[in-house]
Amino acid sequence: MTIRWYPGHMGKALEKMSEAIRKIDVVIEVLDARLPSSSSNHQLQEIRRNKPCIKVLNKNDLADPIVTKAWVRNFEEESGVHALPLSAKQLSETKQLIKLCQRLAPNRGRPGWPLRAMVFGIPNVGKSTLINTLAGKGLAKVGDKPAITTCAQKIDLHNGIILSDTPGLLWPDMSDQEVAYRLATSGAIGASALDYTCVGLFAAEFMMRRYPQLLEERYKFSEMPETPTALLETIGRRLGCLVSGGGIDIHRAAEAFLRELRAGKIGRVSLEEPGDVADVSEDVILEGESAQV
Ligand SMILES: Nc1nc2c(ncn2[C@@H]2O[C@H](COP(=O)(O)OP(=O)(O)OP(=O)(O)O)[C@@H](O)[C@H]2O)c(=O)[nH]1
Ligand SMILES: [Mg+2]
Repeated sequence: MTIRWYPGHMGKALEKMSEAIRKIDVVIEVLDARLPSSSSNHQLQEIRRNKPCIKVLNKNDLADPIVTKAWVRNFEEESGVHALPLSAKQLSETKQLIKLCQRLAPNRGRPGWPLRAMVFGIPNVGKSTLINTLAGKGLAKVGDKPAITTCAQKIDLHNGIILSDTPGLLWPDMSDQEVAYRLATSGAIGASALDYTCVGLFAAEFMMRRYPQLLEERYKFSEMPETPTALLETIGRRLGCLVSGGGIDIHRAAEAFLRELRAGKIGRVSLEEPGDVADVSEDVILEGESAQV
């Protein structure tokens, strides 16, 4: 199944952000540390102009630490870019972001001369959570599904810094379905735009190839199932995703598996490494398509 998700508010928000960025001193792009390349929106890169940019690799607590180190090295090679892995819920980690903003805009952050930073990124990467942690209160709405924030909002941290929270934005074409499936696996795509069986099979194939030991530890297999479908069936049986008569409800099994993976219950997992290309064969996506008919 082809994944495409571009709700109406996203195009309008991009235009407004493109205008608002003129009066911004530092841009904070929030990426998902589990998929730092796929979670980077090229349209946001275009509107940022030459503003100093910090790339926050958020949800670091869920990502594979070795892979995250490789990503940070990779980003730091880009000129004018600073990469910072963190967990938005951890105040001590988010404080480093403030220091970095102050370093990048040393003439700002004084009374009457605030440092203005825009926080942008794709949906569900933790932009509003990060702002709330820094503000010390829940001023921005957060939620465990994409497109929670639909309007920009300015939040004064009362330390000389004003942050703009913005709606998570994707791009209209989604021609790279490999990227779309990684985004869907992470939880950045609205549930209405995806088929859980297809995405679950994609994620199952990936996990069997990259993190078989984590699957074995979590689900206590005596033997690794041979195919992604067999893996979802085994997990479905373990988690009680059954239809009447005792068969496996593959759709519910896929949904439950994705829920566990996204919450970090299977372990710390990165969905891509620097230099990854065409990692999962189209066959897996097609297999999912036929599984639903
Ligand atoms: N494990 C973990 N979860 C996080 C972290 N940051 C945010 N979350 C969770 O991710 C989900 C999305 O967080 P939000 O702050 O609403 O994300 P957002 O980027 O503002 O999303 P939109 O407004 O939809 O664009 C929530 O369930 C948060 O609790 C983190 O560092 N680690
Ligand atoms: Mg938000």
